[in-house]
Amino acid sequence: MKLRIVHLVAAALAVGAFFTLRGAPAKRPNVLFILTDDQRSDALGLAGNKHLKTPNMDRIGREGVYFKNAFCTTSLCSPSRASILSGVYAHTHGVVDNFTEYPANFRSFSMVLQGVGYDTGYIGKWHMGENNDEPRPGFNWFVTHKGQGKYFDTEFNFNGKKREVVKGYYTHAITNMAEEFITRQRRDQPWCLFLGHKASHSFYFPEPKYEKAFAGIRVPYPETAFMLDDKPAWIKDRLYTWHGIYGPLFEWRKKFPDDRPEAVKDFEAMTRAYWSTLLSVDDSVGRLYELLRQRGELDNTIIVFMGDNGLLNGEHGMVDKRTMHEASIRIPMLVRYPGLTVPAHPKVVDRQVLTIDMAPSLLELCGAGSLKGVHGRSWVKLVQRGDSSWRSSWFYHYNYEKQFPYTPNVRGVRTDSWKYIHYPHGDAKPDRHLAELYNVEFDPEERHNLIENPKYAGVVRDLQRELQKLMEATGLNAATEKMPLDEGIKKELPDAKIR
Ligand SMILES: [Ca+2]
Repeated sequence: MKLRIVHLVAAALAVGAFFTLRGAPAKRPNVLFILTDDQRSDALGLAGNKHLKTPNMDRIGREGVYFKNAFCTTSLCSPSRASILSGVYAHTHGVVDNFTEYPANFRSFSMVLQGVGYDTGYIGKWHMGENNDEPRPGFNWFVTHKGQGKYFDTEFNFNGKKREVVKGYYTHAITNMAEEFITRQRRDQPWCLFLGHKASHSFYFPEPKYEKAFAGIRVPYPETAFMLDDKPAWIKDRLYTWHGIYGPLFEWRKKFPDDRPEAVKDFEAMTRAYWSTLLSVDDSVGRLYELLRQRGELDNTIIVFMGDNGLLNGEHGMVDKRTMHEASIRIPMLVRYPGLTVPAHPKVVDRQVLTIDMAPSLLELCGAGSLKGVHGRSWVKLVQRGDSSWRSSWFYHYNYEKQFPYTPNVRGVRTDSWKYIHYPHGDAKPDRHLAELYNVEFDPEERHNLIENPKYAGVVRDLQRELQKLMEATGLNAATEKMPLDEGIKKELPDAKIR
């Protein structure tokens, strides 16, 4: 008898059905996973942005969950994407830079969903492996392109069968494809669609109707750009590079470096264009929401809206990401699913959640088993009932990239109140760069580096111990950890092909 039940359950799993608590078969929820690229956590109306309005993104949070303190564990596109899919840190999945493939046999939440009968699709920017646009495991439908793609007229590879330039603006092109994918779905089979936006990644090209959306809005350099006295020297060295505010600003500044106050106009133009690209994404979110509503699938679909990493927009004199400063590691993250929270009672979650929590959380919501050895945790209980055992600290890591020599090796820990960052040289000898210590609770803009204040020596020691403990829990210690040698902050521009 027992065996028969097992068989029945297995059969049900195979067709994608699962059972409610009362034992009645129920269809698993669909998953619409919308991932933006380099969207700041405050490039969102819901986060209180004064200029950028994003009503469709906001609605996901206003009818669901707004994770106010969501972070990436490595602030770089490919490593972060791989962590979202797999639930593990970069050293474990191995995608430690923007040039490495997601390992072909490495499990992802999509593979698990595919295994229990989901129709899985990936549309848009994949960007793990610079020159490969072929289908990847875990997806029945796979449409992507090489590298970064272009805002206009990108050549897509459709399931490895044909390559075709899709005319028009990237955001709308992939939204059309997403609509086709959802529209052709059968009613009795759950689906999971991962939509990878190009926006709002550099270089920023808005669609024509939004080109002037923010005309006339002043965007000064943030105050922290001028508070570098207590910062490590490498941050000052970065000011005039590809990743500094006096550099070329992703080609918005033609003559560089330029540290004259009036050159802020280039920074303004860049920021306006960046915001503008997100207006099109907001339209896309609105279209897909409406399609789900029309199909009667809105409340049986988990809608995730998140960014892969943060972005510095002048903080500490920096652009780009990679560092462990707040603007770089904070990500927007919204989830709408009535099986998680009732739309009439939206929730704001303040606890620190991470990119690596997404895979285990989605699998729990879909009732689809689990991934072995994940570093992240499901936040389902945290959202629904609160979780007193939820993490109060986590670690961050980034490895120096020769191709982008503007950020050292980074290792750091963030608790609910403190952040400690240090910069190992890569030769196991004492650090050459000054470390950083911030009280992120009272100094969220990281204005005051307290590392040299003797009053906090005990805090530093505790954080160093915590960092070591957290890293060891994921298999990292002095013997196992690998990182490149820090070759210093350099002035030259990166290779044009990989910008
Ligand atoms: Ca990114």
